[in-house]
Amino acid sequence: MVWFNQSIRRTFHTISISERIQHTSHQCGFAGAKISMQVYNHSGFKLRGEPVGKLDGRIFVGKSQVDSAIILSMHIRNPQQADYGALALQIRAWAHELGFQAVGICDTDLAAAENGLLEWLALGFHGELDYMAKHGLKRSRPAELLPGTVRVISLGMNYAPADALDSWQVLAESARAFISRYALGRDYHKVLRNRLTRLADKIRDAVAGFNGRIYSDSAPVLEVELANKAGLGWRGKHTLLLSREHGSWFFLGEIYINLPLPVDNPQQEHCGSCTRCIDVCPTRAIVAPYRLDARRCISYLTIELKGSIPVELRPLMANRIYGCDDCQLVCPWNGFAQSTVEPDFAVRHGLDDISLVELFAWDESEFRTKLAGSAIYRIGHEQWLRNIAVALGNAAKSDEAIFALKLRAVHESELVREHVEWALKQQLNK
Ligand code: B12
Ligand code: SF4
Ligand code: SF4
Repeated sequence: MVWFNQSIRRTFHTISISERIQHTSHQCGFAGAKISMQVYNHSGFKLRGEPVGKLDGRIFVGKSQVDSAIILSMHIRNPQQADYGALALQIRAWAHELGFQAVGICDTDLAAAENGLLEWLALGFHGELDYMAKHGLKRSRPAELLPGTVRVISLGMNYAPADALDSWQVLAESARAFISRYALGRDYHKVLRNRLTRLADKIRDAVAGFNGRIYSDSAPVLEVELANKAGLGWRGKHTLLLSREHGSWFFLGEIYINLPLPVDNPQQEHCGSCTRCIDVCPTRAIVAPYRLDARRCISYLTIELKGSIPVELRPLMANRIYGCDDCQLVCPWNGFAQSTVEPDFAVRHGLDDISLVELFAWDESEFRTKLAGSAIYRIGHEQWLRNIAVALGNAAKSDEAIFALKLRAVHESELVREHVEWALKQQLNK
């Protein structure tokens, strides 16, 4: 950002400013600079006429009366001559402007993680997550997914909503619905993809010959492993990535790129002898440090599993109807986590403080209207009712719960009826 506080008219002499800025950008290894202007209303000055004109790839500032100007982007024409160190710094700055709290760069060598992935699949820990086994080794070999990839930019965005009711309080009241913190607001896939696209566009504008693609939970990508390598944090024993600054309440996204940017160093791990996440897991899904049997994880049972929830696991789910946060809630490093500043991740429709009975009464059209744009929408009304039925079965005995369950006992879906029947038995036997 360059401030021009004096001699406004002279400063904005078309030729002189363009030449000076182009000269400086050449000296810094860039092939050119685009200039754009922003008028500060409080200055009292008005922009006269059209300020920019294009010539030979450069953008000229016209003669105008303003008291400040901001260089919005530098244009690198030839990546061979580019200063990759400067570009990496610029990418970091753009990422922060776009709302990412963490950013790092790593190479594409994930050989060390490949055995872990294969072993995980061989043990069948992925359950019905067929997509985890589908893409061969593309997941651990970025250049096989996007040919030409030599680096990955890994990005993290905090999601813990500041205004949500305390999770332990919700979990302690069996008639209330617990929805994982990440799903209380707008679907993160939409938010992250939008920001990642904007970041990739900025790099594309700046570097001729750039090729890249964005990902966030959308493709065969080992996101945690890449973020680990790129120095965004370390892998906790619950298998998620966490850092001292942000805890683990953040989503991950990546841009695969063909530019040999300098890489960041991985962080040291700080789990030490702690095993809180393993000990707290209601379903014993973390079978050993860094090993998660997805088939037992409540996140899998409530979101990914399409059919019947194994009967032996149902009582352990308590009132968790969408996802689970226990292994993160107990982590000491989450005491340092910052809440999100994204309005998109703010709680919608009071989902942090709502009763099971109220949610169970939503018909399909209400489900669709209220949860449009939410990650929950993806599971559909039938799975939603299945999950709430289990939670109602686990809730303290109440006439309200029994009445609500009886109303759904004739639901058209066999899956819903089966879970309602189980829940009614639980309620009546208390
Ligand atoms: C499949 C999946 C799930 C599955 C399985 C989770 C899992 N841990 O594998 C289920 C449905 C259970 C799930 C749940 C959740 N998920 Co999820 N999930 C994914 C997904 C799509 C793939 C993860 C994956 O590759 N698993 C495969 C196995 C092989 O990987 P792994 O456990 O990491 O195993 C590695 C190591 O453990 C190691 N290893 C294996 N054995 C051993 C042994 C030793 C001794 C050592 C040192 C290492 C080691 O080798 C493996 C390869 O590197 C990613 C997005 C993506 N594309 O990466 C999101 C992702 C991991 N999920 C995410 C989230 C937020 C969640 C939930 C918190 C959601 C919720 N609140 O309900 C829970 C958390 C549960 C948990 N404790 O992991 C975020 C995590 C962000 C972060 N900060 O890390 C991701 C990155 C999505 C995103 N884009 O933000 N998820
Ligand atoms: S999300 Fe819940 S069920 Fe899954 S591993 Fe963590 S504590 Fe266990
Ligand atoms: S709870 Fe303990 S072991 Fe688990 S991730 Fe946090 S620090 Fe590591």
